[in-house]
Amino acid sequence: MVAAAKQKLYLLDYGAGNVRSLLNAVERLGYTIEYIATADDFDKADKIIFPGVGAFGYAMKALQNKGFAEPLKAFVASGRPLMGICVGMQVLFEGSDESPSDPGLGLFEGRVRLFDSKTKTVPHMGWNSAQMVHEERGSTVNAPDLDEERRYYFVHSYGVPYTTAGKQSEFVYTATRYGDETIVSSIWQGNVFATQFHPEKSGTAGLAALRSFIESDLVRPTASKEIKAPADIRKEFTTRVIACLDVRANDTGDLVVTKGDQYDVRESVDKGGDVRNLGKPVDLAKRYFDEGADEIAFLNITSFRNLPFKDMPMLEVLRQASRCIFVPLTIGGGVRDVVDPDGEQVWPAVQVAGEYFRSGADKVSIGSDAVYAAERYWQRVSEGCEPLDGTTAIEQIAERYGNQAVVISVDPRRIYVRSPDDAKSHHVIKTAFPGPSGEQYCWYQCTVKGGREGRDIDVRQLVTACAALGAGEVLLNCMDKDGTNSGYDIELITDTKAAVSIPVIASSGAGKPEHFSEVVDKTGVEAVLAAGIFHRREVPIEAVKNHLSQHGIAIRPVRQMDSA
Ligand code: 1PR
Repeated sequence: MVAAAKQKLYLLDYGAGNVRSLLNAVERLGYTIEYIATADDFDKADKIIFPGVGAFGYAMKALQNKGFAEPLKAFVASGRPLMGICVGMQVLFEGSDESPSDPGLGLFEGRVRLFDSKTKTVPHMGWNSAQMVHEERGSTVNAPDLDEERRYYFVHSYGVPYTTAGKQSEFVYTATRYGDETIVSSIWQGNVFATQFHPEKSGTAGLAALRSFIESDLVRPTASKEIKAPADIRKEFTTRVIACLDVRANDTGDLVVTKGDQYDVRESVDKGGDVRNLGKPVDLAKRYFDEGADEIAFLNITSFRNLPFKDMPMLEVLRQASRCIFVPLTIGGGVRDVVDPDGEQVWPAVQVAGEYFRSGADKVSIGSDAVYAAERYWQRVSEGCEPLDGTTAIEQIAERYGNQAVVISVDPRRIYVRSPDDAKSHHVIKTAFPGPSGEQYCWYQCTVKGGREGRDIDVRQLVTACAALGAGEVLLNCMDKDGTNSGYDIELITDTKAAVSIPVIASSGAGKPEHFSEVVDKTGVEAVLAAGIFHRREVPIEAVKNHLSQHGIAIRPVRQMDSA
């Protein structure tokens, strides 16, 4: 028997960069992707997916410049199915605060608005529910496969406010509450289905949504005029549980997941002094995806300096991992300007990040280079110059790929002082855990090169500068706590969280489920990360999630992993 040819799906790519995750998800479902490269290609397509990456204005300009805007409208008018994702949904509306001078396609009534960051953390980054606004669930055949019990991955700073006024009852399918605002999280009218969240990053729940678009005829009958009031949309934003894999070559040159104690990744001399080997990066990451991790971070803790950048083993790790993992992947380590060993090729940091994104990363994390950027930022402030000059990796990557794609990885250590006067240029806190000589005060010194070199800059100075430069998230490690299983550094995390309005990931020191609830309760972080206890199977991810849930902290249930 001849195998049936794989069904082709068309992808409207306007050159925004990272569509690798979507390609992987579609391929996983058994379909192939063909790109819409010219306006004529719209005629060939019977179904189009329109992913959104980057900013609204960039997307609209690209659609106009490529001559895609009118053919796209004609495609929709012809009755063929279109699925928009994230910015691919937003541009179907009339316009956006993000780029007031670029009108949207205007297929749906409404404007995209900036979230209010005074009342909550922005971006809206993480897993949330998508709640049906009509009472039609179950009565419609061939409806998009969304389920209120499942959680979907959102990452955006702008959204369409959900309202019962105007025409929204005709096209809104689900709404989502984030803090004090309720937004449209999916629309479905006629042959158009679009989501604000990323189905390709939403685990099996997201794959089910994609599959329903690909395999069914999702034409919606006229929706009833009755829709839920925004106040009836429940708050269901969840705390993310992240598994982190420190990756490096061991002494025989194999790439392994390792784990340090206060950043020392070698066994003690009496145990041979080798780099600890806790498994293979892709196998371990796949295990964490299967076990319900909401996100996975790879940190390349050695830079493989003897290799041309293109041959970096981490790129292949990412390619393989992103084919079987459908939650966000962050990659850190070596995101800076890189020169190949022969000196022939220079890779600016934004290109290094671009390679990571094309290989399957959703975010890059920047460690040492962020410290140098923050030092320059404060230097310029002290000289009375405009501190943002567009030259840093943070600014360039954020501009090209969006703020949400740039994470700052902080490697601080505690410096005790007798009084705040002993560290006048730093942000000093009074600590409940006095130092070795009874010191009641401390500040948190930033380090570079994996903790090997301390710098004259504190964590507050670092994170406020980096947030101003355009970072979208802070991964807050703590060298004193790393690998100790003694709990997170609550003082450090509380202080840092108060300094920024971008999401903060608590890292270093988790030893038991109670540590996770403690740090969420006391600091309000958006995400909790652990490494050692997951690698050594001391505490399963499910046990952490069950504990958080019993403690009243919303999580993405592990059982939704079985839903598709
Ligand atoms: O400076 O941009 O090249 O980035 C280097 C990256 O590598 C940084 O993100 C830095 O944090 C990381 N890194 C460098 N050296 C080490 C090391 O351990 N020797 N790892 C290292 C950082 C800390 C966390 C760990 C948490 C949780 N390790 O990654 O996952 O502390 O651990 P736990 O739950 O076991 O306590 P650049």
